[in-house]
Amino acid sequence: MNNKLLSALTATAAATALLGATAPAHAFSFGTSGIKFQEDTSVNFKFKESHGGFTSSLGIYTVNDSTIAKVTSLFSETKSSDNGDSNEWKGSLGDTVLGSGSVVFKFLANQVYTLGLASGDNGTVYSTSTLNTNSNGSQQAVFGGSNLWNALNQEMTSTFQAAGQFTDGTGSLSNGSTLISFDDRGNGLDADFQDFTVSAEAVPEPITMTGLAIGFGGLIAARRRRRANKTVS
Ligand SMILES: [Ca+2]
Ligand SMILES: [Ca+2]
Repeated sequence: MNNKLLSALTATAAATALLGATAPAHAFSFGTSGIKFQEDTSVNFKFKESHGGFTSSLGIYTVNDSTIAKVTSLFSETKSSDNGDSNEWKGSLGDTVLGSGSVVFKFLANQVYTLGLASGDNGTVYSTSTLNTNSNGSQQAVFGGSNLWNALNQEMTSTFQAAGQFTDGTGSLSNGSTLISFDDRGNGLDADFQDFTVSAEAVPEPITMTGLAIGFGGLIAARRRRRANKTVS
């Protein structure tokens, strides 16, 4: 590889890295009004903790008009809690929820999704409020950052009064981890919003490497064209 080509490649790599770092964020919604991305987007979900009295399962569902269809389960409890009602029915990874506790799901562009927490006979509550038709579209999930976790823990045993302030994870999803926590409508509709808690973080797409490969291919082609031209002249 000659120096000229090397420096051109280095410049391309730098420009591509810069492009990757400064690429504009694509519009998306990720909260109680629905989940939809403009581009295919992979999100890493991690089970954090549960505090509901049911044996619940969190899944991802597609929403087409009013039809809700389950796509996949993310995390399923094998029992209602680690140890009965101790620690507010606490369910932990490795005890109530088995496996790695980490699942990556790829949301397809422009498809509308919702998360749903299924709790046996108690029914399913959705993160998209309008889909909770059995309860007049009530909010059953909260979306927020680390301040949400602190706020939830402060009111562990009672109604979470601040739920209405945590409806949108859009701001934090691209920059870090979003916390999502559900109320399962059990225990006399206590609305504690700590019955099932996960975190969600966007997984960076390998856009920079793809860009680099295209840039590299383009340079090689340009070099060949230049050589071919030289031969002709
Ligand atoms: Ca609870
Ligand atoms: Ca509850």
